[in-house]
Amino acid sequence: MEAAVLPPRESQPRPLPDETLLRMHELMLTGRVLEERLIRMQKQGDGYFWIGGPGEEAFNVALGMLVDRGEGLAHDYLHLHYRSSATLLAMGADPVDALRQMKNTATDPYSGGRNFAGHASIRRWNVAPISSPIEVQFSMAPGTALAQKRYGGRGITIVQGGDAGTAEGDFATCLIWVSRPGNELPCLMIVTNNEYGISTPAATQHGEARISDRGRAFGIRSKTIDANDAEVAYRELEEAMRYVRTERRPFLLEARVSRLYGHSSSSGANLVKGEVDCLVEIEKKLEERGLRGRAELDAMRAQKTEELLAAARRVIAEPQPEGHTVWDHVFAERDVVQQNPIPCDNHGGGRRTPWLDQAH
Ligand SMILES: Cc1ncc(C[n+]2csc(CCOP(=O)(O)OP(=O)(O)O)c2C)c(N)n1
Ligand SMILES: [Mg+2]
Repeated sequence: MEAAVLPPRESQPRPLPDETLLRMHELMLTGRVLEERLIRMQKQGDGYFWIGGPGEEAFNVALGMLVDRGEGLAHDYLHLHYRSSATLLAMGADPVDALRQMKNTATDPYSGGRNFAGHASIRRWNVAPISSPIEVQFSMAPGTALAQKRYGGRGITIVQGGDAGTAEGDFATCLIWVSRPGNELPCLMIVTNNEYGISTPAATQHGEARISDRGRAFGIRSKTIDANDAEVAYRELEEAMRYVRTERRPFLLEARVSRLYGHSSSSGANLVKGEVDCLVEIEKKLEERGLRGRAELDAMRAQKTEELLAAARRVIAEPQPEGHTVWDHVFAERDVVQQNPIPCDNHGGGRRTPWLDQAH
């Protein structure tokens, strides 16, 4: 079966203001250099696993710039996935924190050194914990969207996952729950389609011409876009978010992106040739419009690379979590296997268990 074809572009997107395009470029560049540093850290033994979003920066940066950031129902909720680093950067995250999670340091603000790289969790910005089991975020998103519908206001729920994940029941759950007649929810469903699920080509898995077509059966407005073009990504997201925010109804957006370093460190994390590179594309625009020249672009990249190398060196020396903190941040306060309460030394300093002491 042939790969889904992008709809013809009726017209070029309205150009973005110069300052927006320049800001996008800087964030995309930071996102790319960050991912390259994370890949190097993992290859050099300063991390166990890498997964991330090089190739999705045009779309993910646009998303982060357009989010209404904050805590609580009045603001947007984000149920993201493990390729979302550039969205977080555009929302204002410190790239050093991603390095900390890669090194699993105690200073990692997302998981205290417990989770994979690329698995953020930021309560004060409504960023729900990113999950390793794919697509579960699509079952959770209707929950925050329903709460926002009841609350009123302009906050929306944004949920994002890959093309292969749409085969999971969670995706169908989301389609159904956000589109119940009379109970439509303010939910922007995003499928970032890079045409692969690890090593399985999307073209062998989809009977539908476009994943976004699945929205039609549910009366959900939907669109497929070329998200390698920063201006298309920004303009289309702006429009989809405006619709969800004001109409309080769902939208399904399929964003066609590239996967520039393969699936993850498990597939080698080497540069893949022949994919469109959104960073190259935006730099072409900047040069054509006389906004940044080649020398300046190269200098920016060299400087950011140097900054993140220095940051990685500092992070590597930061402390690892101590053993006695193993029960901090656990969901249950009970040992569900032996049915005993987990004794607490104190509330801030970690909990201790008899069998853990014995193991030591
Ligand atoms: C429930 C579940 N099944 C399988 C996996 C293994 N797995 C990890 S990533 C992945 C592919 C996901 O592909 P896609 O949804 O297209 O997202 P992409 O990684 O391409 O962005 C799979 C099958 C998993 N993590 N969780
Ligand atoms: Mg994919």
